Amino acid sequence: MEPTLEGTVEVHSYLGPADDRTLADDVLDGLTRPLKELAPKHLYDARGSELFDAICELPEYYQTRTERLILRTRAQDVVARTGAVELVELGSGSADKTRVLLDAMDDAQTLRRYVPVDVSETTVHAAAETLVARYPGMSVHGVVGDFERHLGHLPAALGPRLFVFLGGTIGNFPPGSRRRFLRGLRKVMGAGDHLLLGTDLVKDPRIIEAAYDDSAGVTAQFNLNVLHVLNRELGANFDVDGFEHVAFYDRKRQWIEMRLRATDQQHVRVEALGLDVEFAPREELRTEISAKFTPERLRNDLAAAGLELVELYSDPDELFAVSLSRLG
Ligand code: SAH
Ligand code: AVI
Repeated sequence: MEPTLEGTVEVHSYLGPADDRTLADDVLDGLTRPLKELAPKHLYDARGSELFDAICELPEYYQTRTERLILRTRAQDVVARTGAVELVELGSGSADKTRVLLDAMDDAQTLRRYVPVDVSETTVHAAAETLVARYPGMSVHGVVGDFERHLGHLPAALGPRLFVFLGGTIGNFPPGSRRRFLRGLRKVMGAGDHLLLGTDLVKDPRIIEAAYDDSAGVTAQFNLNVLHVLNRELGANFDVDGFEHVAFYDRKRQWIEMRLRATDQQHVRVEALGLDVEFAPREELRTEISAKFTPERLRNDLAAAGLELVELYSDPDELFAVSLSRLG
């Protein structure tokens, strides 16, 4: 007989000293390149996660409310097509929009387990506790880890699974890593599993730039917060006030970049690495790219990973898309 899991919560962390080294390695590598760069996952300490949630509420940040609208309209269809009993969410964050999908699975009486995967430990614990209370028949198996390295630690499937990757987070990978990530994901998916993927769409660059440079300055705080992370975690001495937030859309590459620009000459010491870094006046540090998609770009990426598009859901203004795919 299968064990009864109803109402249980377990959270496993796969982040350890090797991951502290990841931050140190990324910083050593990224700050010594000709174009200085940091991986976007370092934006999400507890404060960064809070600031991201605040971004999702901003009038300029159309992505969250649009994706929620698409999910509300299509959740029943997704559940009927997939028959999923389990929802595995990558980069789950506060798992706010996830409730729309869990509600639909609950209504269809298929819901057995939720598996949030996120590098931010506090958000995995918070989502696990909130959601297990909301769905009494469901168990939660949280994974605190890196979705590029720890997908091998997912629990064995209880039945057909719906993998979800929302918010457009797939756009934060550079193109090569994006395809590698999708191939890795496909390898852990079984024949009866589906992927529900949120992608921001190519549109008027003015709309995109406003979403990443909001009038209340929340995105600027989110971006600058990464310097506090380096000061705290690696004993760096960045003068945070000496940097400004920059966001610009690259039309050729169809992505937006967030950067931090030194307003003046800066000398930074990163104590834990024994590293001294120079910033020339107006020199920039790239902290994130966020790729925007056309249906063609999406279909090609999925196909390259061996995934077949089943449905492409969008909103009336075609701002955002949520695609459903399965093994090709
Ligand atoms: N899915 C939510 C949150 C998106 S924000 C939404 O749609 O609103 C991106 C989330 O991905 C954050 O919670 C961040 O902590 C997580 N994340 C970023 N890089 C990650 C990585 N390499 N591995 C695991 N989680 C990561
Ligand atoms: C998480 N990710 C999809 C967000 C994005 O839009 O690329 C992160 C973000 N960066 C600035 N604002 C929001």
